Amino acid sequence: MTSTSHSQLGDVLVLGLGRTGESAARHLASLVPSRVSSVTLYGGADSRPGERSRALELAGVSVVTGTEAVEGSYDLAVASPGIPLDSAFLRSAAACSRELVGEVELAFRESPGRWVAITGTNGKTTTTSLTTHLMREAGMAARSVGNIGTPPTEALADRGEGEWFVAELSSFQLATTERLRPRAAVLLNVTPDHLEWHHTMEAYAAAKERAFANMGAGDLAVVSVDDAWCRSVAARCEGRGLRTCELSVEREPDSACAAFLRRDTLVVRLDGVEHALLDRSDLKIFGLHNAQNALAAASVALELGASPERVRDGLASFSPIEHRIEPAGEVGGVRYVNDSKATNTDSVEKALTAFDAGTVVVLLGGHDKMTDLSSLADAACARCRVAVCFGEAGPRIACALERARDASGARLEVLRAPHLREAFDAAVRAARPGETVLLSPACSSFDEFANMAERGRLFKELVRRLGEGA
Ligand code: UMA
Repeated sequence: MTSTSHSQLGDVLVLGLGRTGESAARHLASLVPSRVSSVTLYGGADSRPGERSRALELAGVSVVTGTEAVEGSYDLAVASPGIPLDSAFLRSAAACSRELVGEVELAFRESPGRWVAITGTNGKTTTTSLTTHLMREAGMAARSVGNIGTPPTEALADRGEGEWFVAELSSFQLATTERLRPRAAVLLNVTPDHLEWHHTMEAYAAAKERAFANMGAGDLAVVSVDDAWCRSVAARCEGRGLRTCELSVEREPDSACAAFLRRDTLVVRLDGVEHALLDRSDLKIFGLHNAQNALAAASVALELGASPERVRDGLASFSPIEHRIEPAGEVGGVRYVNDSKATNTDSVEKALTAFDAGTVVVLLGGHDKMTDLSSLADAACARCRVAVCFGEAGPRIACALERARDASGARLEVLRAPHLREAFDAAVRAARPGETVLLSPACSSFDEFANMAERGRLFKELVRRLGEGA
């Protein structure tokens, strides 16, 4: 592990019994007794003793389940990202701790060199994977960590000298950072999401902006200038004198650092030096939003020393990641595409632009995050022939689509189904040869599945069975 910080951490409290809590507690337990005196983990109100808690106890962690009322006195509390800042659980923990930080902040303090931070409402996972891919293609050691699946504290144990952490950071993770200072950070977009956690767009956007808070001379901020929230972040970064790479797929910024499309060529300009990389039709990831993701990843890789040739090769060889506009097969002339990762409306709107208008049968629904549906409804009317609405949010989405359709005179057919399986069957019946059945649900999956990956796998399994029966 590359650790430059060897401070005493004392009695440490960990909150959450998911993947993050487990990793943080294991890392801290490995530091007993030299730097940590004790590790106590509270799993929260719904947590129960099980395999995970027993394994942690064997590692020396005291585990408390079934309550959010934290007792004791701690030097440091380390929070899991899913627990809202203003929850009774976090407030109770803060009241008995000298300091409260998130798990990403802990990992950064433990090993602060060579971090890249990637955030935004959508495109984070693709951009993180692609950045790691480009860096590796260029011969650098790099690993994707964070919201993408591996908590950074888990990756600390075998972090090699010189290895980069390319961290996908959610707003939840960023909200509890303090000293985090990435060498390069990306903000892709800010559109409404997670308002049940942050409550306001201002708080959500402010959390994302924390990625840049401690950056300074020699660092690079890559910030979209295609939406208003991001534009004001870019302006504040520039105002502070931070090297700011203006990212756009709508126009050619004239700043010294910029990443943009010139006609269809991806161009990155760093400190006035331009690199024309490749045509966007040479990418295997489709849609304008993916050109933006590719520009962001290329900017970071070039900034950190990758040659333009290697970046060009890496961009051309990168394939779509699972559950993100992922081709799932073709049956009877109908294409099936798994975009289970689209858990908010903006993500669906972007996905729809990757297909010809009027040829899409879209599956929408899942856990209702109560976000505004008007823009999604307009996009579905403009680009889809059929929408099948399912799950807890299905009825609300169907009503929004029907209202938009009736107001605009569009010809969208709106169908209703209780769950994903029935929605899939309805889509199969509705789809015509040459069309695409697209699972791009605009909702999280928790009303029916453990997570979006399980939902995506079921969709692919249904396609496979359909193919076998055909
Ligand atoms: N808990 C509570 N109360 C709460 C929420 C959580 O007590 O209100 C406790 C429970 O013990 C629960 C545990 O916290 O078991 C779960 O912790 P968590 O929700 O932070 O989830 P982890 O398993 O630690 O996974 C987290 C991320 N989850 C969330 O941010 C919700 C994972 O992102 C991430 O991959 C993982 O850390 C590793 O860094 C998932 C996600 O859905 C993919 N992210 C959101 C998104 O992408 O939209 C932000």
